[in-house]
Amino acid sequence: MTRTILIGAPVDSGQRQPGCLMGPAAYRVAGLRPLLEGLGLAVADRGDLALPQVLPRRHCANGAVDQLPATVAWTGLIRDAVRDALRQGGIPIVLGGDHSLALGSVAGAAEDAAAQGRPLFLLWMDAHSDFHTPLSTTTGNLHGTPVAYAAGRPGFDAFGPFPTPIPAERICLFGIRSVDPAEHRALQDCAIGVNDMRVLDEQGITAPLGAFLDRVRAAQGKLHVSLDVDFLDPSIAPAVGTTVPGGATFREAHLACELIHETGLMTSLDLVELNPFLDDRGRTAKLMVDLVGSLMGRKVFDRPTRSFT
Ligand code: 6HN
Ligand code: MN
Ligand code: MN
Ligand code: MN
Repeated sequence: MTRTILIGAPVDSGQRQPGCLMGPAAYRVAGLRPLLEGLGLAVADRGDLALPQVLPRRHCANGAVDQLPATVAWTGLIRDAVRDALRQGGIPIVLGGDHSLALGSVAGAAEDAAAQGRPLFLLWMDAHSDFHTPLSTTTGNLHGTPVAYAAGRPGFDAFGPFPTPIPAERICLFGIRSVDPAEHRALQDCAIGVNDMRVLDEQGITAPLGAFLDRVRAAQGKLHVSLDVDFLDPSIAPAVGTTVPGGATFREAHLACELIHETGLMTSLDLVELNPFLDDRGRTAKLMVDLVGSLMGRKVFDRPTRSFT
């Protein structure tokens, strides 16, 4: 029986709009647990992680960086929680919390994958590339940095080394439409797969996503999916501090989640950037829970496990 492990991560140190700390509660109110149980999955809810009273002293050469000590502390807590959940054979679902939580969740998934001798792949469903380092960010908001940490870029001394940096070819950005100049330069110098909205407009969801998932399967890899609310178009998902027009539609998002499920490849998941204070009668929280339904196997009609080649 597939076992999901819910990890509440009320992180809001990675950006400056208050409200993301209400995310885990909103997912629970929106019915995440009964949805999963209704799909026949076992669910263990570990409750919410909490920061210690005393934070580590940390300094960054870039004076713009905001709340580094809190983000470093969250990173360690979340990394351990995700690694332990994977070690116990579950699928961790991290309930965020802003996207800086992925500094920890992807590190935990990487630690687990290395221990099992399997390659880790990263699917980043987001309006943004989140490829800044603490040295390149101009906003100072560390939620814009986790892909760079996972890829092993320099500048993360305060966090300690990423366990096993993920080679660029194993990282897929999906749905992006807002990239800062420093991120753009760095992305052009590496082999990270950039499926921006232009690519999805031209090719649809299935071909680019399928090509990536085929590579995960061929390598017998593990797959961490990081789903940022702003992957979705703001017209259907208003509860996020960093809306960008032109995002995935309701059906595009569900299709992506259904395809991921049919491959059976996803081994860990983040739900990030939900800000319930900005929501409209819970509709964004409900949509995110609905998408988890598609990721975990809800379907209108049963199809066999999917391979794209
Ligand atoms: N996110 N690139 C912008 C910044 O502040 O660095 C936006 C980051 C958004 C972060 O998507 O989680
Ligand atoms: Mn805050
Ligand atoms: Mn993000
Ligand atoms: Mn984003």
